[in-house]
Amino acid sequence: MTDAETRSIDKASIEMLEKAASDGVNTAFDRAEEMSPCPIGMVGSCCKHCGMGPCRLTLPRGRTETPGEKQKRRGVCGATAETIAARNFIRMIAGGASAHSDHGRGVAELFLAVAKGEAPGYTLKDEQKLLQLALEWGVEIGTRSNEEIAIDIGEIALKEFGRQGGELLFLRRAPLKRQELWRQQGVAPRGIDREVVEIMHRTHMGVDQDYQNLLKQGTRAALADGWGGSMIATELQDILFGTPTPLLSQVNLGVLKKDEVNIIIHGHEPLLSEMIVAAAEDPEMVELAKSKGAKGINLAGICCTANEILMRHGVPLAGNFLQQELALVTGAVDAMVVDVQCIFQSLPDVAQCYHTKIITTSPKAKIAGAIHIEFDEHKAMESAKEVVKTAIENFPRRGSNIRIPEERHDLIAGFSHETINYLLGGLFRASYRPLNDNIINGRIRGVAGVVGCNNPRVTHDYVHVAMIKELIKNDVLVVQTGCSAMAAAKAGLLVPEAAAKYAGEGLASVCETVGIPPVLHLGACVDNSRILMAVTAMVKDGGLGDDISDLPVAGAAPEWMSEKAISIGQYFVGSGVFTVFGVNWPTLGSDEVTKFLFEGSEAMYGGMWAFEPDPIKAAHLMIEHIDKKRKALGIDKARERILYDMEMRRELDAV
Ligand code: XCC
Ligand code: SF4
Repeated sequence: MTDAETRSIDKASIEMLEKAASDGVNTAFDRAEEMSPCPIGMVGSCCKHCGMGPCRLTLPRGRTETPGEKQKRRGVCGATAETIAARNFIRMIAGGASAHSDHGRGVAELFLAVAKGEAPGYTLKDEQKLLQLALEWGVEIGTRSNEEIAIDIGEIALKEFGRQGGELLFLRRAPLKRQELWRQQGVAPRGIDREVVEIMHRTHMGVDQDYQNLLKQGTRAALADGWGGSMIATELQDILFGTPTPLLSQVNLGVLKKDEVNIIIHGHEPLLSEMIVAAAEDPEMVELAKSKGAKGINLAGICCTANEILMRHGVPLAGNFLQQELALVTGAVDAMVVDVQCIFQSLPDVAQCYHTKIITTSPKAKIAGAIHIEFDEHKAMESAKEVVKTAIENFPRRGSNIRIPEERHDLIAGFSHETINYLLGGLFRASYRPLNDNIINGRIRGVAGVVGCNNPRVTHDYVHVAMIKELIKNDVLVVQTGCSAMAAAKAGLLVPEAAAKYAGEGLASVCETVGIPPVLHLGACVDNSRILMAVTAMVKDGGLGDDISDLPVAGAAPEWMSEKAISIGQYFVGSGVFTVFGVNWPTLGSDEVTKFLFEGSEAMYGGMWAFEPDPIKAAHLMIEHIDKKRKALGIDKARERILYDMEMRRELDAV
């Protein structure tokens, strides 16, 4: 095994890691090896919230501490390991919820500008969803134009961020029992900004020093992300750019083209990239590319911006998070356009070894050494064309040190919560009934959401792929978002043929009947809100209990790294879902906090965390939980019957 082979299971990435080494390019993989994680920070035992510290609350090496030692193990202010671990944990939630929610706010602002006719080039694409949301939020429809309705919706959406009292509107979408539980527990969020600010206040030196109370506020802010900021982002993006429907595309670095201008879009917000898609098709731009000796313009994406334009336009995926530097190493990327989140500061350095231009576009995210072309939503097409032109003009500067890996796989994406409805239920009786029925009759054992990042502390893509294969082999339907979906796509799991190849007999039979892959790609990380809607729809369709926590479902982020992943995990736990994370666990510095998150949460929310870095073991924790829920619902016997039937069928076939 070469070094590169222990770093990734993805052939294209291995090839580019080898090229990077020979080109003298330093990557995140190298940096992770050169710098081991800080053992104190990793377990949440370092506090630097004031100038009396930083305080490091380390445990005695190789033995458990005595009660006396525990009593003395405190920060200068007296903060205990419990307080410090809980404070660090919920500050991660604050960071993650802020990222998703500020994204949602950006979408709401653009939405309002489009409704007011102040953002030429954008239109409101999904009228049906607009009207549905109007009904839901009590906005008058009557004879008003879509734009008039949208102005009201945009204003209501924006107010959700600063709401001072009451509850977020989208909470009403949750099963009634769940809403009641949130109110009882005191975690029904008010405004999104307010919950984040309250985390920052409570975690300031000398404020909230009861870890359970701190974690409660963490749940509240996380719920404000999932059922607030992220859901607003997804809903308004769907109205603006269209609700995704299943489509075919391709994934991995092999989608880059030798003879075309390659533009990679990287980051999270689809606002500008939607326009870049249009600009790249503009005949004037295509002509310009040809005048520079290119055959055309080739767009591809990385991270969640990629997922957004994949879902709505079929733009191919160049790769996931850990491939951002490797894409540049091909030497064939003429420009990489970034917006916000998950962007390595090393990109301009890597780009220097080739000819690539790194273009930042958000006033919130500039990088030294990159070109900044600010995206102005009032002149979006102009901004987009300037970006595309910069890439085209850079094409003739390509050097000769070019190698594009051959790796390229088909995938089907575009499974919104609505399309799952249509696909399974049919256009005229759209419902989750068939999904629920197949769960009840045992062909599908349960549903697992496998989402989240890559992390160079583990073998790239391996943990995702191994977990997902184990789940589908055991008849668990997998729904996905983020970089995890790309890992599965690269492994060939996002095509219908994967059902016969990898899925258990029950799941495979359903997939074959409906014509879907055993692993469904639901979009970007803000689209985890689609999973919340899907599980809610399952509850409402009946037969599987009356709350999300009754469902045979589970969640995982096996290669997580982002604060956003922690926020997502916490809103799933707070919504009643068993959620398991890999890599490392950020509260291990306090047994009490960890135990509370892993066990205590179940009593409060019916959902709880688990930590298991081994993908097969983690998959089995999820399956055990699913089976526990099946048993509680009294549908465990059905599955035994189904398996028995299949066994008999196999025996008959053999005769
Ligand atoms: Fe970032 Fe969203 Fe994580 Fe991927 S999965 S590394 S957050 S791009 Ni969201
Ligand atoms: Fe240390 Fe307390 Fe200050 Fe944190 S808040 S750095 S634990 S003194």
